[in-house]
Amino acid sequence: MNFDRRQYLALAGSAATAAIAGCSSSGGDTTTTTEGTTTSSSGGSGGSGTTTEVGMYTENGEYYFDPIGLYVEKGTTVTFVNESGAHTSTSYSEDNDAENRIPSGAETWDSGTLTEEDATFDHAFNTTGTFDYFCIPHKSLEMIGRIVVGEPGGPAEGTMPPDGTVPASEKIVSEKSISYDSFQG
Ligand SMILES: [Cu+2]
Repeated sequence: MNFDRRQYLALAGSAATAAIAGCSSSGGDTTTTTEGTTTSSSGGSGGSGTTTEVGMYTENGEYYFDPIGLYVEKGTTVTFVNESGAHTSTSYSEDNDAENRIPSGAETWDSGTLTEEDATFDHAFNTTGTFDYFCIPHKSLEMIGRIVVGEPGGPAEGTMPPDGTVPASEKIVSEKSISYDSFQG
């Protein structure tokens, strides 16, 4: 094997070019797949993500979400269930005439008023961070809640909502679900 140096360099060069080309094209494919997955799971309800519930209550003169603090993995669909009374689940965001307390780029939501018992509203959480939300008719009565997706983050961190208090994100992460009773207790 008596390799001419020029020949060797040419071979090495073309191998390197091929490697870079392969690398960037597979990287591009991965990104495309990820975006497609995110889009389809945010559009549909359920999909491969899990589902969990938050109840909305009018009971004993109190108006509340239960659990008031909830941790979910990214991609989880949360079903808000109207257990009693009439309520909304509404994100703290400018399009809902509220200060922004959800991560930048996250989808906002507003269920509209749920009046029937057992009426539900689904929202898929596809962005990591901290989400504060409220009930439009009862936010002045501190009907508010917090959901942490993956890990705490975003504009909700460091302050409490203008209408009351919710559990600290670190506590939500460690306990996964914080009931209204235990938080009031
Ligand atoms: Cu309410």
